[in-house]
Amino acid sequence: MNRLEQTWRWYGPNDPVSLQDVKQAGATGIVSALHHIPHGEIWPLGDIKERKAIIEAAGLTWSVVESVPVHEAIKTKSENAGLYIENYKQSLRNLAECGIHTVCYNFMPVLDWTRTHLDYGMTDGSKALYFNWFDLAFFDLYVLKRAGAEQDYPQAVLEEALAKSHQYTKADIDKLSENILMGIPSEKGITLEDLTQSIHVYQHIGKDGLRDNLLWFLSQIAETCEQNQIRMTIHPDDPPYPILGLPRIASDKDDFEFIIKGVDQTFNGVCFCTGSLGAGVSNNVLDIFNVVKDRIYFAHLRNVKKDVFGNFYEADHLDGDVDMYHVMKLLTAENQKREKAIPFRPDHGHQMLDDLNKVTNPGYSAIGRLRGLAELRGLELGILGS
Ligand code: DNO
Repeated sequence: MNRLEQTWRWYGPNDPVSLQDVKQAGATGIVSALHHIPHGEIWPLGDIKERKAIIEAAGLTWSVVESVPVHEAIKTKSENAGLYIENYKQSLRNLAECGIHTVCYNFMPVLDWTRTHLDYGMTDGSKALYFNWFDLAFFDLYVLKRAGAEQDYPQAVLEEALAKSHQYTKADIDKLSENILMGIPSEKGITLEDLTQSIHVYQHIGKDGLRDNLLWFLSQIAETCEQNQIRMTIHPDDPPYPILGLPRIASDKDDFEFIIKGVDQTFNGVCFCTGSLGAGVSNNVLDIFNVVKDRIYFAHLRNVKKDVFGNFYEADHLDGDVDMYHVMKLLTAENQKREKAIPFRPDHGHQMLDDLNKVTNPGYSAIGRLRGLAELRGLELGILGS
């Protein structure tokens, strides 16, 4: 039986988790990106080779790039979008020249993944990432002060946000804003002013406009991808809802059908992220899997636990609302049909044990992910039986 490829996200030489740690966790593939290259610039061949050499010297393989970021000019299809498309294509060619063919990206406006809390206490003393609508609404209404924001929330959420506006200290507000505006570690976050400006731009684009821009982006890079055997994998929106008035286009089954059919070519694939999709109250993760399965070239396996309001924390990998057993059953079955093993990584993990005393990248401490990977690998073996 073919096994999935076990991979691990590594932020590069500054990551507090070393490549040796990754080896000890049992992963063989690395998921990495050149975070020092500003969004939109060409990834130089030399830098890619250097990163690859470091990974290979540790006895590991650079399996997936996560991510080659799509510049805002492309997402908004603004004046200089053509230049950024050319840069993107060159980065893809350079990666292919180094033998790297699987690329993850997202098409979320301005903000990548969004959480309100990065150290939400679990009953066992570990810490998890958390998304709370009351806090998001509080930020939207009382910090960002977005015009018309109150129309986007149900009454119960507005009341909770109001209550928070009486309780929160300046320190609470600063922390919350920092969490919401935070980007990828080692890439820069954005300011409130940037965010407000972008919200105006995206208001005019709307969901249909953003969908068109994605299909335009994909059709522009299609030939380069096919010629260089590049497989693009779009990451679902996280969380899978419009937030702060920004449109979302990779949140549910309908979105993924639209994306796959919109540019119906092999290179146009999906990063199947069970945590992002699982946070959607109307999403059936197994159903979505069946719609996109032929195009899954990468998987993020993670779990979430939601409450009645749709607030969610990241649960242990085999716990929570995502039926990980059945996801793994589908994924391993799909993997049997492939010539090349599907890479998956244990996405996020609790900050736990010794890591509680260390400075770690939120969601990306070592031990919680090591636990996740161990559980997922055991689950796969149990399902395959050999
Ligand atoms: C969060 C990650 C995302 C992901 C990007 C892909 O932990 O899953 O930041 O890397 O959205 O472009």
